Amino acid sequence: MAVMARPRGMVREEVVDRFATEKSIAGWNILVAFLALALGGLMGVLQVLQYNGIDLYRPLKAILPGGYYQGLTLHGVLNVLVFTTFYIIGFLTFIAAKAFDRPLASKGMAWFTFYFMVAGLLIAAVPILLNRATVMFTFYPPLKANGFYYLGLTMVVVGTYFLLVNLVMTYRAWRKENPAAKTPLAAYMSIITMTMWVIATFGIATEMIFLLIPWAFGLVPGTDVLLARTLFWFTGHPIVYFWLLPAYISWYTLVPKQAGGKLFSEPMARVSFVLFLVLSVPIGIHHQYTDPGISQIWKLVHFIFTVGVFFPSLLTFFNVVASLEHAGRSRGGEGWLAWIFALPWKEPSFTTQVFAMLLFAFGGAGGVINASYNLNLVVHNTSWISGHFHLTVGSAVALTFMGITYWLVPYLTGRALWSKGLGLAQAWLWLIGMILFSHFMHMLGLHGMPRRTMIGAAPYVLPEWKLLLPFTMIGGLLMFTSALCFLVNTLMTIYAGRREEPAEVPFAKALSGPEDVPAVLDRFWPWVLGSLVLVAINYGPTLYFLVSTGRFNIPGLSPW
Ligand code: HAS
Ligand code: CU
Repeated sequence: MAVMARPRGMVREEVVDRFATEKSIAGWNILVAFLALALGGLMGVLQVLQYNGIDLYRPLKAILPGGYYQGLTLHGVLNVLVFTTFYIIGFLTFIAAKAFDRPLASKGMAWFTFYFMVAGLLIAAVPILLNRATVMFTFYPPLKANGFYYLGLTMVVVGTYFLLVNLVMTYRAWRKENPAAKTPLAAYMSIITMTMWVIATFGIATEMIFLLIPWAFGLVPGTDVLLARTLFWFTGHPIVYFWLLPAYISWYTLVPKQAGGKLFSEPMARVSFVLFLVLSVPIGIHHQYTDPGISQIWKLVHFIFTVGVFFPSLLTFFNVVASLEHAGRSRGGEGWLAWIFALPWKEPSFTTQVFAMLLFAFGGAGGVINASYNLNLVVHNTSWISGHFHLTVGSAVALTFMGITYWLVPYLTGRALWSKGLGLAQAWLWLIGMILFSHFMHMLGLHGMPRRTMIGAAPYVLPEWKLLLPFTMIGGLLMFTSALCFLVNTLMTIYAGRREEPAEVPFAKALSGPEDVPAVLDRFWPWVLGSLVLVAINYGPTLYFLVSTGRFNIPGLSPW
């Protein structure tokens, strides 16, 4: 009987939907992500208005007693920590399962990942909203938050570990049935991304558990500022590739198909990803060029390796543009550049993601300027850096995630996108808004305008800042309008979209595909080992020095 019952149950599940869990998890994560983005984005508007002398923090005093700095904390935490992390966990859960063509090994663990992260988010949200954690998303001591802020954020991070465990279990089960096949590209990339991320989080986990949490709960009297900052950037740099790589997964494995063509080279795509695994973590000190107490030698070494991690993005540049060119020509496009016009510019999912790529080309170029030791001295702590990361995380990543949503939400709900026109308007508004915003933030930075400063209230505003600031406001408002269009379109799709059979997930084939992939580019351990060795070399001496000379006696400050 039991034997009979089992296949019947399986058949029923097959008919219902093998991927029902993954789809719900993706849906819920995306919902949390965009709620965060909505509130976080609103805080961005308050900032840019304040810069231009329109101070809405005063009338909002009852809700935001910490004013600009509480708003900035919400902006950073919600946009770059909450939005990204939840979206990524949802997207990778779904896309890896689809790529393996099997549900994740443990449904229970998949749900546990989500619940644990949400619990962490709620725990961290309370002190932020009560103005007890106005320390911004980098939470550098001596700024001190309520202990539950650190505890909650740690839980969000720890929650993500379970996705890696689940992916590895799924991979093993898949491998048993497919001993000779190459791991499907999107699944391989998802595991590489999560592995890199888990190694990357050693820094922040150590900072939280040994320094900040005991300090915030009063178990130890003080902390060491430089060690805390170094541990933060140990994670704080590679976190940017944790945000970026899921966007790259879309650009490599989905966008070529959406464009009407094929991925140019799968082996090259894999080289890019394994290089990210090896090179992302050992380079955080390029955020600390101006910190005293870290040897120039290690600053130089981290600079050299940062230039190294530029390379897998250049490979991506080449591979993605070659794929687009192939698509353009397959659609009848011709000429040196005229093929560009043959691409499906009327499809919001495609257009949004290509705009993300375009903006990223400029953000990437700015990145190498930040990384150069002596140029960094000019731009560090100025609004140039805000310009840089709005092109990277705010465009390459956020805009790509919106682009993915344009096909994923219809796929999950079985309803057509509510309005293609609104989707396209959204993409163009973001492109134009971001060009204005980021260009003028970069320029203001070159004119010495500091970042994270309440410029609207500063007594030292230079005439040239006054000239440039209004453009950041126009850009910011255009981006906000774009985000509103996106939210309306997504909600209307869910509630009022025309019912339709979901299309297939648009996985692209490759011109040079799995058959050309050498065995080593389908392995994990050599690259994990490479990463760990480089981390030990690039961080070992500095961390040893900082721990052994640390003076854990700095008391906390909560100025706002
Ligand atoms: Fe960065 C600071 C260096 C990439 C995010 N970065 C930040 C901060 C954030 C951030 C949030 O070295 C501020 C943190 C804070 O609060 O203090 N960054 C780099 C370098 C890269 C880089 C070298 N950053 C990113 C990415 C981010 C991100 C990605 C988020 C997702 N960054 C720095 C440095 C600092 C820094 C210093 C510290 C500055 C300071 O002083 O504080 C590189 O990885 C970039 C490589 C990218 C490229 C572009 C490739 C282009 C592609 C698209 C091609 C397709 C096209 C489409 C153009 C080389 C792949 C064509 C279309 C057709 C139709 C044909
Ligand atoms: Cu960095």
